[in-house]
Amino acid sequence: MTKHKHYTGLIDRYRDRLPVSATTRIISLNEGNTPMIQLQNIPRMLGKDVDIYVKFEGLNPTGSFKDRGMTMAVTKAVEEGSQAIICASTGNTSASAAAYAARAGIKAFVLIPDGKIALGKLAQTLMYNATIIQINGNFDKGMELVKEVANHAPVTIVNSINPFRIDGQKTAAFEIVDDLGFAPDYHCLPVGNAGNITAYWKGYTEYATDRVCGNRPVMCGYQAAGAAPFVAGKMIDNPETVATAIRIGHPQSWDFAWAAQKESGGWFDKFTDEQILAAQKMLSQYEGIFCEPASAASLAGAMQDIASCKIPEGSKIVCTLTGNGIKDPEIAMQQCADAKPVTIDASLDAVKRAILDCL
Ligand code: AN7
Repeated sequence: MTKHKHYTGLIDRYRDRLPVSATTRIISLNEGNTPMIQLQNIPRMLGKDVDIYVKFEGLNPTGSFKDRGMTMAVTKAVEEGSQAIICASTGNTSASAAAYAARAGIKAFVLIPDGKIALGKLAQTLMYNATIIQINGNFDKGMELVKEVANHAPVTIVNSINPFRIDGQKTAAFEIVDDLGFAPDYHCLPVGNAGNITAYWKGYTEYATDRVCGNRPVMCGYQAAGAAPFVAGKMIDNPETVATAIRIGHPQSWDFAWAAQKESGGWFDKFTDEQILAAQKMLSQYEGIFCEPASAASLAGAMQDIASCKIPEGSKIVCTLTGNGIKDPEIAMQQCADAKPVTIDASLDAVKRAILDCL
Protein backbone atom coordinates (compact mmCIF):
# COMPACT_ATOMS: atom_id res chain seq x y z
CA MET A 1 0.00 0.00 0.00
CA THR A 2 1.32 3.44 -0.87
CA LYS A 3 1.11 5.99 1.87
CA HIS A 4 -2.03 8.02 1.34
CA LYS A 5 -2.42 11.64 2.42
CA HIS A 6 -5.97 12.95 2.56
CA TYR A 7 -6.06 16.55 1.27
CA THR A 8 -6.86 18.88 4.16
CA GLY A 9 -6.77 22.34 2.64
CA LEU A 10 -4.27 24.98 1.66
CA ILE A 11 -3.09 25.99 5.14
CA ASP A 12 -1.97 22.46 5.82
CA ARG A 13 -0.36 22.15 2.39
CA TYR A 14 1.53 25.44 2.60
CA ARG A 15 1.86 25.79 6.37
CA ASP A 16 5.61 26.57 6.10
CA ARG A 17 4.71 29.73 4.19
CA LEU A 18 1.73 30.80 6.30
CA PRO A 19 1.40 32.38 9.76
CA VAL A 20 0.26 29.32 11.72
CA SER A 21 1.89 27.25 14.45
CA ALA A 22 1.72 23.52 15.19
CA THR A 23 -1.06 24.15 17.72
CA THR A 24 -3.22 26.51 15.64
CA ARG A 25 -6.77 25.21 15.15
CA ILE A 26 -7.19 25.29 11.38
CA ILE A 27 -10.64 26.33 10.14
CA SER A 28 -10.81 24.71 6.72
CA LEU A 29 -13.24 23.31 4.17
CA ASN A 30 -10.41 21.73 2.15
CA GLU A 31 -10.25 24.76 -0.13
CA GLY A 32 -7.58 25.25 -2.79
CA ASN A 33 -6.05 22.52 -4.97
CA THR A 34 -8.22 23.81 -7.82
CA PRO A 35 -7.71 22.57 -11.39
CA MET A 36 -5.55 24.25 -14.01
CA ILE A 37 -7.32 23.56 -17.27
CA GLN A 38 -5.57 24.21 -20.58
CA LEU A 39 -7.89 25.79 -23.13
CA GLN A 40 -8.04 23.78 -26.35
CA ASN A 41 -10.56 25.37 -28.67
CA ILE A 42 -10.32 29.10 -27.96
CA PRO A 43 -6.58 29.42 -28.76
CA ARG A 44 -7.26 27.65 -32.06
CA MET A 45 -10.10 30.06 -32.79
CA LEU A 46 -7.76 32.97 -32.07
CA GLY A 47 -5.32 31.52 -34.60
CA LYS A 48 -2.42 32.15 -32.25
CA ASP A 49 0.24 29.85 -30.86
CA VAL A 50 -0.26 30.44 -27.15
CA ASP A 51 -0.79 28.21 -24.13
CA ILE A 52 -3.73 29.47 -22.07
CA TYR A 53 -4.49 27.80 -18.77
CA VAL A 54 -7.40 28.73 -16.58
CA LYS A 55 -7.14 28.35 -12.83
CA PHE A 56 -10.73 27.44 -12.04
CA GLU A 57 -11.29 28.96 -8.62
CA GLY A 58 -15.02 28.49 -9.00
CA LEU A 59 -14.41 24.94 -7.75
CA ASN A 60 -13.55 26.06 -4.23
CA PRO A 61 -15.98 24.99 -1.46
CA THR A 62 -18.20 28.09 -1.69
CA GLY A 63 -17.55 28.56 -5.41
CA SER A 64 -14.97 31.34 -5.43
CA PHE A 65 -11.33 32.19 -4.72
CA LYS A 66 -12.38 34.00 -1.55
CA ASP A 67 -12.18 30.69 0.35
CA ARG A 68 -8.38 30.83 0.16
CA GLY A 69 -8.23 34.04 2.09
CA MET A 70 -11.12 33.18 4.34
CA THR A 71 -9.64 29.94 5.71
CA MET A 72 -6.63 31.97 6.82
CA ALA A 73 -8.55 35.02 8.12
CA VAL A 74 -11.06 32.95 10.10
CA THR A 75 -8.34 30.65 11.45
CA LYS A 76 -6.50 33.70 12.81
CA ALA A 77 -9.68 35.38 14.07
CA VAL A 78 -10.53 32.26 16.07
CA GLU A 79 -6.95 31.91 17.30
CA GLU A 80 -7.16 35.49 18.57
CA GLY A 81 -10.39 34.70 20.42
CA SER A 82 -12.82 36.53 18.13
CA GLN A 83 -16.48 35.50 18.36
CA ALA A 84 -17.70 37.34 15.28
CA ILE A 85 -16.49 38.39 11.85
CA ILE A 86 -17.78 41.10 9.53
CA CYS A 87 -17.31 42.10 5.90
CA ALA A 88 -18.73 44.25 3.16
CA SER A 89 -19.26 42.31 -0.02
CA THR A 90 -20.43 42.19 -3.59
CA GLY A 91 -21.45 38.61 -2.80
CA ASN A 92 -18.58 36.15 -2.84
CA THR A 93 -16.77 37.38 0.26
CA SER A 94 -20.04 37.27 2.19
CA ALA A 95 -20.73 33.68 1.11
CA SER A 96 -17.23 32.60 2.04
CA ALA A 97 -17.21 34.44 5.38
CA ALA A 98 -20.57 32.91 6.25
CA ALA A 99 -19.37 29.38 5.47
CA TYR A 100 -16.13 29.61 7.44
CA ALA A 101 -17.93 31.23 10.39
CA ALA A 102 -20.38 28.31 10.35
CA ARG A 103 -17.46 25.89 10.29
CA ALA A 104 -15.78 27.69 13.20
CA GLY A 105 -18.95 28.12 15.22
CA ILE A 106 -18.79 31.92 15.33
CA LYS A 107 -21.07 34.66 14.00
CA ALA A 108 -20.82 36.36 10.60
CA PHE A 109 -22.25 39.76 9.73
CA VAL A 110 -22.24 40.77 6.07
CA LEU A 111 -23.07 44.12 4.51
CA ILE A 112 -24.29 43.85 0.94
CA PRO A 113 -25.54 46.39 -1.60
CA ASP A 114 -29.31 46.07 -1.73
CA GLY A 115 -30.43 44.19 -4.85
CA LYS A 116 -26.98 44.12 -6.44
CA ILE A 117 -25.69 40.69 -5.61
CA ALA A 118 -26.14 37.54 -7.63
CA LEU A 119 -28.96 35.22 -6.54
CA GLY A 120 -26.77 32.19 -5.79
CA LYS A 121 -24.50 34.22 -3.52
CA LEU A 122 -27.46 35.51 -1.54
CA ALA A 123 -28.95 32.01 -1.28
CA GLN A 124 -25.76 30.40 -0.02
CA THR A 125 -25.07 33.19 2.47
CA LEU A 126 -28.59 32.70 3.89
CA MET A 127 -28.07 28.93 4.09
CA TYR A 128 -24.79 29.33 6.00
CA ASN A 129 -26.87 31.39 8.43
CA ALA A 130 -25.00 34.68 8.38
CA THR A 131 -26.72 37.87 9.48
CA ILE A 132 -27.24 39.77 6.25
CA ILE A 133 -27.41 43.54 6.45
CA GLN A 134 -28.52 45.08 3.15
CA ILE A 135 -27.62 48.73 2.71
CA ASN A 136 -29.03 51.21 0.25
CA GLY A 137 -25.53 51.98 -0.95
CA ASN A 138 -22.82 50.22 -2.96
CA PHE A 139 -19.86 48.04 -1.89
CA ASP A 140 -17.61 51.05 -1.32
CA LYS A 141 -20.09 52.57 1.14
CA GLY A 142 -20.41 49.18 2.87
CA MET A 143 -16.63 48.97 3.19
CA GLU A 144 -16.52 52.41 4.77
CA LEU A 145 -19.20 51.42 7.29
CA VAL A 146 -17.49 48.13 8.15
CA LYS A 147 -14.22 49.93 8.92
CA GLU A 148 -16.08 52.35 11.20
CA VAL A 149 -18.26 49.84 13.01
CA ALA A 150 -15.27 47.62 13.83
CA ASN A 151 -14.17 50.42 16.17
CA HIS A 152 -17.49 50.24 18.02
CA ALA A 153 -18.31 46.50 18.16
CA PRO A 154 -16.35 43.29 18.89
CA VAL A 155 -16.05 42.06 15.30
CA THR A 156 -13.05 41.08 13.18
CA ILE A 157 -12.98 42.48 9.64
CA VAL A 158 -12.42 39.74 7.06
CA ASN A 159 -12.28 41.89 3.94
CA SER A 160 -8.92 41.82 2.15
CA ILE A 161 -7.67 44.78 4.21
CA ASN A 162 -7.13 41.95 6.72
CA PRO A 163 -3.57 40.88 5.78
CA PHE A 164 -4.33 37.21 6.56
CA ARG A 165 -6.72 37.23 3.59
CA ILE A 166 -3.84 38.12 1.28
CA ASP A 167 -1.65 35.43 2.83
CA GLY A 168 -4.26 32.76 2.16
CA GLN A 169 -4.89 33.92 -1.38
CA LYS A 170 -1.20 34.00 -2.33
CA THR A 171 -1.29 30.18 -2.28
CA ALA A 172 -3.01 30.25 -5.68
CA ALA A 173 0.30 31.44 -7.17
CA PHE A 174 2.12 28.62 -5.35
CA GLU A 175 -0.31 26.06 -6.77
CA ILE A 176 0.15 27.37 -10.30
CA VAL A 177 3.95 27.11 -10.12
CA ASP A 178 3.80 23.72 -8.39
CA ASP A 179 1.39 22.46 -11.04
CA LEU A 180 3.12 23.80 -14.16
CA GLY A 181 6.69 23.48 -12.89
CA PHE A 182 7.29 27.14 -13.81
CA ALA A 183 5.66 30.54 -13.46
CA PRO A 184 3.61 31.71 -16.47
CA ASP A 185 4.78 34.61 -18.65
CA TYR A 186 1.48 36.46 -18.18
CA HIS A 187 -1.11 36.27 -15.45
CA CYS A 188 -4.54 37.71 -16.31
CA LEU A 189 -7.21 38.34 -13.70
CA PRO A 190 -10.25 40.49 -12.97
CA VAL A 191 -9.63 43.37 -10.57
CA GLY A 192 -12.25 44.77 -8.20
CA ASN A 193 -11.11 45.57 -4.67
CA ALA A 194 -7.60 44.51 -5.82
CA GLY A 195 -6.89 42.03 -3.04
CA ASN A 196 -6.35 39.15 -5.43
CA ILE A 197 -3.80 40.82 -7.72
CA THR A 198 -1.96 41.86 -4.54
CA ALA A 199 -2.03 38.28 -3.27
CA TYR A 200 -0.86 36.66 -6.51
CA TRP A 201 2.03 39.10 -6.77
CA LYS A 202 3.03 38.34 -3.18
CA GLY A 203 2.89 34.60 -3.88
CA TYR A 204 4.94 34.76 -7.08
CA THR A 205 7.43 37.08 -5.40
CA GLU A 206 7.94 34.71 -2.45
CA TYR A 207 8.48 31.75 -4.76
CA ALA A 208 10.85 33.69 -7.03
CA THR A 209 12.84 34.98 -4.02
CA ASP A 210 13.26 31.40 -2.80
CA ARG A 211 14.13 30.26 -6.33
CA VAL A 212 11.14 27.92 -6.57
CA CYS A 213 10.53 29.61 -9.92
CA GLY A 214 12.87 31.61 -12.14
CA ASN A 215 10.58 34.42 -13.23
CA ARG A 216 7.50 36.29 -12.12
CA PRO A 217 4.68 36.83 -14.61
CA VAL A 218 3.59 40.10 -16.13
CA MET A 219 0.39 40.95 -14.24
CA CYS A 220 -2.58 42.00 -16.37
CA GLY A 221 -5.53 43.39 -14.40
CA TYR A 222 -8.86 43.68 -16.19
CA GLN A 223 -11.84 45.71 -15.06
CA ALA A 224 -15.40 46.34 -16.18
CA ALA A 225 -15.70 49.56 -18.20
CA GLY A 226 -18.21 51.04 -15.77
CA ALA A 227 -16.07 50.19 -12.76
CA ALA A 228 -12.49 50.81 -13.84
CA PRO A 229 -10.70 53.06 -11.33
CA PHE A 230 -7.28 51.61 -12.22
CA VAL A 231 -7.79 52.51 -15.87
CA ALA A 232 -9.07 55.97 -14.93
CA GLY A 233 -6.12 56.42 -12.56
CA LYS A 234 -8.46 57.60 -9.85
CA MET A 235 -11.24 56.31 -7.62
CA ILE A 236 -14.74 56.52 -9.10
CA ASP A 237 -17.97 57.13 -7.23
CA ASN A 238 -20.80 55.35 -9.03
CA PRO A 239 -19.46 52.07 -10.44
CA GLU A 240 -21.86 50.11 -12.64
CA THR A 241 -21.49 46.75 -14.38
CA VAL A 242 -23.42 43.59 -15.05
CA ALA A 243 -20.48 41.81 -13.40
CA THR A 244 -21.72 42.72 -9.92
CA ALA A 245 -18.77 40.98 -8.22
CA ILE A 246 -16.45 43.73 -9.47
CA ARG A 247 -18.85 46.67 -9.12
CA ILE A 248 -16.26 48.54 -7.04
CA GLY A 249 -15.03 52.13 -7.46
CA HIS A 250 -12.80 52.60 -4.42
CA PRO A 251 -10.46 49.58 -4.28
CA GLN A 252 -8.89 49.07 -0.86
CA SER A 253 -5.61 47.58 -2.13
CA TRP A 254 -4.93 50.56 -4.42
CA ASP A 255 -1.20 50.99 -3.74
CA PHE A 256 -0.42 47.25 -3.69
CA ALA A 257 -2.11 46.74 -7.05
CA TRP A 258 -0.14 49.59 -8.62
CA ALA A 259 3.04 48.07 -7.20
CA ALA A 260 2.19 44.72 -8.82
CA GLN A 261 1.54 46.43 -12.14
CA LYS A 262 4.73 48.49 -12.06
CA GLU A 263 7.10 45.82 -10.72
CA SER A 264 5.82 43.21 -13.19
CA GLY A 265 5.72 45.50 -16.21
CA GLY A 266 2.02 44.79 -16.49
CA TRP A 267 -1.07 46.84 -17.26
CA PHE A 268 -4.73 47.49 -16.49
CA ASP A 269 -7.47 47.58 -19.08
CA LYS A 270 -11.25 47.68 -19.18
CA PHE A 271 -13.97 45.83 -21.05
CA THR A 272 -17.62 46.54 -21.72
CA ASP A 273 -20.32 44.37 -20.22
CA GLU A 274 -20.95 42.97 -23.71
CA GLN A 275 -17.31 41.90 -24.07
CA ILE A 276 -17.31 40.32 -20.62
CA LEU A 277 -20.53 38.41 -21.29
CA ALA A 278 -19.26 37.26 -24.68
CA ALA A 279 -16.13 35.84 -23.05
CA GLN A 280 -18.25 34.10 -20.40
CA LYS A 281 -20.38 32.47 -23.11
CA MET A 282 -17.33 31.45 -25.16
CA LEU A 283 -15.75 29.66 -22.22
CA SER A 284 -18.97 27.79 -21.60
CA GLN A 285 -19.80 26.81 -25.15
CA TYR A 286 -16.32 26.17 -26.54
CA GLU A 287 -14.52 24.81 -23.49
CA GLY A 288 -17.23 23.53 -21.13
CA ILE A 289 -16.14 25.89 -18.35
CA PHE A 290 -18.87 27.97 -16.69
CA CYS A 291 -17.53 30.91 -14.70
CA GLU A 292 -19.35 33.96 -13.41
CA PRO A 293 -19.33 37.19 -15.45
CA ALA A 294 -16.62 38.99 -13.44
CA SER A 295 -14.26 36.04 -13.90
CA ALA A 296 -14.62 36.20 -17.66
CA ALA A 297 -12.98 39.64 -17.69
CA SER A 298 -9.67 37.75 -17.42
CA LEU A 299 -10.31 35.88 -20.67
CA ALA A 300 -11.78 38.94 -22.42
CA GLY A 301 -8.53 40.73 -21.62
CA ALA A 302 -6.28 37.85 -22.57
CA MET A 303 -8.06 37.38 -25.92
CA GLN A 304 -7.76 41.07 -26.79
CA ASP A 305 -4.10 41.31 -25.81
CA ILE A 306 -3.20 38.09 -27.63
CA ALA A 307 -5.00 39.28 -30.77
CA SER A 308 -3.09 42.58 -30.70
CA CYS A 309 0.22 40.78 -29.95
CA LYS A 310 0.67 42.77 -26.75
CA ILE A 311 0.89 39.23 -25.38
CA PRO A 312 3.15 37.63 -28.02
CA GLU A 313 2.91 34.19 -29.59
CA GLY A 314 4.75 31.50 -27.68
CA SER A 315 3.53 32.90 -24.35
CA LYS A 316 2.31 30.82 -21.46
CA ILE A 317 -0.70 32.53 -19.94
CA VAL A 318 -2.76 31.83 -16.84
CA CYS A 319 -6.23 33.34 -16.45
CA THR A 320 -7.84 33.15 -13.04
CA LEU A 321 -11.52 32.27 -13.19
CA THR A 322 -12.43 33.68 -9.82
CA GLY A 323 -15.98 32.36 -9.37
CA ASN A 324 -18.47 29.73 -10.50
CA GLY A 325 -21.10 30.55 -13.12
CA ILE A 326 -23.81 28.80 -11.13
CA LYS A 327 -23.71 31.67 -8.66
CA ASP A 328 -25.42 33.99 -11.12
CA PRO A 329 -28.26 32.02 -12.74
CA GLU A 330 -30.14 35.17 -13.74
CA ILE A 331 -27.33 36.36 -16.00
CA ALA A 332 -26.95 32.87 -17.46
CA MET A 333 -30.64 32.74 -18.34
CA GLN A 334 -30.43 36.19 -19.94
CA GLN A 335 -27.38 35.08 -21.92
CA CYS A 336 -29.34 32.14 -23.28
CA ALA A 337 -32.70 33.83 -23.79
CA ASP A 338 -32.68 32.79 -27.46
CA ALA A 339 -32.03 29.15 -26.61
CA LYS A 340 -35.20 28.46 -24.64
CA PRO A 341 -35.90 24.74 -24.22
CA VAL A 342 -38.48 23.40 -26.67
CA THR A 343 -41.50 21.64 -25.19
CA ILE A 344 -42.84 18.67 -27.14
CA ASP A 345 -45.11 15.63 -26.75
CA ALA A 346 -43.70 12.85 -24.61
CA SER A 347 -43.56 10.47 -27.57
CA LEU A 348 -40.74 8.73 -29.40
CA ASP A 349 -41.74 10.41 -32.64
CA ALA A 350 -41.65 13.90 -31.22
CA VAL A 351 -38.29 13.36 -29.49
CA LYS A 352 -36.84 11.87 -32.68
CA ARG A 353 -38.04 14.86 -34.69
CA ALA A 354 -36.59 17.29 -32.13
CA ILE A 355 -33.20 15.63 -32.44
CA LEU A 356 -33.17 15.35 -36.22
CA ASP A 357 -34.24 19.00 -36.53
CA CYS A 358 -31.08 20.03 -34.72
CA LEU A 359 -28.53 17.91 -36.58
C1 AN7 B 1 -15.83 36.54 -8.86
O1 AN7 B 1 -17.02 39.47 -2.72
O2 AN7 B 1 -15.02 42.10 -3.60
O3 AN7 B 1 -9.85 42.44 -6.91
O4 AN7 B 1 -16.94 41.45 -1.88
O5 AN7 B 1 -16.15 38.01 -6.48
O6 AN7 B 1 -9.60 40.76 -5.07
O7 AN7 B 1 -11.57 42.29 -5.15
C2 AN7 B 1 -15.43 40.16 -4.88
C3 AN7 B 1 -14.47 40.32 -5.82
C4 AN7 B 1 -13.16 39.02 -9.02
C5 AN7 B 1 -12.33 40.86 -7.64
N1 AN7 B 1 -13.98 38.02 -9.30
O8 AN7 B 1 -11.31 40.46 -6.77
C6 AN7 B 1 -16.59 40.62 -2.71
C7 AN7 B 1 -15.62 41.04 -3.74
C8 AN7 B 1 -14.97 37.67 -8.47
C9 AN7 B 1 -15.16 38.39 -7.28
C10 AN7 B 1 -13.30 39.77 -7.87
C11 AN7 B 1 -14.32 39.47 -6.99
P1 AN7 B 1 -10.53 41.56 -5.92
